[in-house]
Amino acid sequence: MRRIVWGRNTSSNVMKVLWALDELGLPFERIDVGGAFGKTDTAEYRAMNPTGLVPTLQEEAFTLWESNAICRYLCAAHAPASAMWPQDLHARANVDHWMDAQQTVLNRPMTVVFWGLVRTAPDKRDMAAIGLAIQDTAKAWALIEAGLARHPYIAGEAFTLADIPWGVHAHRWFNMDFQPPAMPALRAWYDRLCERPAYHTQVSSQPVV
Ligand SMILES: N[C@@H](CCC(=O)N[C@@H](CS)C(=O)NCC(=O)O)C(=O)O
Repeated sequence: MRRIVWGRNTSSNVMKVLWALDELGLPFERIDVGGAFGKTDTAEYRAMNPTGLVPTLQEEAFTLWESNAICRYLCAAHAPASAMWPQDLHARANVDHWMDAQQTVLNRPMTVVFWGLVRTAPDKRDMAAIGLAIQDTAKAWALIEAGLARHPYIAGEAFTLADIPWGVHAHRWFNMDFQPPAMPALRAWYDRLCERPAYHTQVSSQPVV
């Protein structure tokens, strides 16, 4: 089966899918679209993904967009017994709500920080807005800091899909031009992720750009 990930690998949402594929040992090709590569406005791309965003997963005639949904699909379709998305419904719901919380709680302030400090020229930066967003982002990280002080991964003792959406942003959080507030459990979790070959390949060896 031919499996294609459409999307530039500088996108946090694309990285989630690449990391999940690598953790699961699933082969794939990747095609650069989005950002400076463009090509997301074409009728062909919009037929696969009407949002015009990246990533899109294509497996033969099947296409899927929304990064977290793609990660869940990959486990369900290709690794149903994997502990990454547990079968027990309570354990699975615990993973799912952390995945959703990255999109709904972390993403907005984190985007302000990342775009402000990385994708905006120094003389154009709104440092007041970035400072407030750093405070809001830290509050989001504090949500997982509390759990990570008690167990090694976001959803508990095992690495799961819950770690993936937050993990791609942790690499950015710890590698931008500011001093993040001390959160020792968060930092230890990030260091733990860095020991995973799939995280190293798809996320932590990548420049923060
Ligand atoms: N909720 C979507 C968001 C997708 C999204 O916002 N992708 C960004 C990159 S991280 C994008 O496509 N930006 C425009 C572009 O790259 O052309 C998901 O998780 O897949």
